[in-house]
Amino acid sequence: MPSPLTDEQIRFYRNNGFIVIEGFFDTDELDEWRRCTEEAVAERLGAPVKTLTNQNAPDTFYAQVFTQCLRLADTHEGMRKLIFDPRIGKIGATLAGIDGIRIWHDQALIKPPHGNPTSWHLDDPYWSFDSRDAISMWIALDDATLANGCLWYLPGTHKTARYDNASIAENMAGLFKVYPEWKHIEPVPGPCPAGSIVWHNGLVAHAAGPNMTTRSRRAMTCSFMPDGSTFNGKRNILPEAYYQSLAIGDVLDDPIQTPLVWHKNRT
Ligand SMILES: O=C(O)CCC(=O)C(=O)O
Ligand SMILES: [Fe+2]
Repeated sequence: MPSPLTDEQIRFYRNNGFIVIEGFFDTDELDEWRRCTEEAVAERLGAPVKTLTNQNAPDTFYAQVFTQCLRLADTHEGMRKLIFDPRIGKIGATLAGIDGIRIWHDQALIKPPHGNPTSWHLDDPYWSFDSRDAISMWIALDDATLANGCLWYLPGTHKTARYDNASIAENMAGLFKVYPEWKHIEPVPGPCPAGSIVWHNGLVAHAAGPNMTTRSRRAMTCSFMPDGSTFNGKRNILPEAYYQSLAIGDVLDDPIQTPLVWHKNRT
């Protein structure tokens, strides 16, 4: 776990909407993230990651984009400790410039060998709150390279994004039907060694290439919601009963659904 962020890193994140921090975790920490991800995914899916083909509809395009497992901290104690680490929450909050930060959801994203690319998309429009300050972390559990599907960004798009989106399950260029003005922004890749964290704003356009290798590209991610965010009417990952109990505009502060991991007034 590294020392505090530099002003230059914060400035880069706010201007571009993403930042790659290499070597964020040391070898032991990376081993623990790998162990917990492998275990939690295997428990959830009933099969080890290596043997996973794909889940519900293996022949669809999206099933071959990645194996996606949400909210593993709910079911795996080791993962819960990792995801709830207030030091990570503090870094996310500092980059985003917010006073407090809550977990929206974690997810493992494992792009299989020869996996499809991840289409250009924004994250926040999927979620149950609208915020220009939501932030996600993407932990490289394997070296993420141009060959195996590292992330790509359209720098600065978080500043002009609306809450309109294109489906991640569809064409690579679908997002440009919604935002034709972004078509000529040169994409920037974020390759990084295993143990790095890539942080991105929930409204920045991002994608990943195909996996042109014979090995999985494993990532463990978590999306965070600024403390004080309010319900926008979308269900997304909210359990039915909680969803039904909410009115648009309610503050999302349930300690189980959206736990606070760090706040500047609490240590
Ligand atoms: O891992 C990928 O291919 C995409 C990741 C992504 O879209 C995200 O972390 O928000
Ligand atoms: Fe995303």
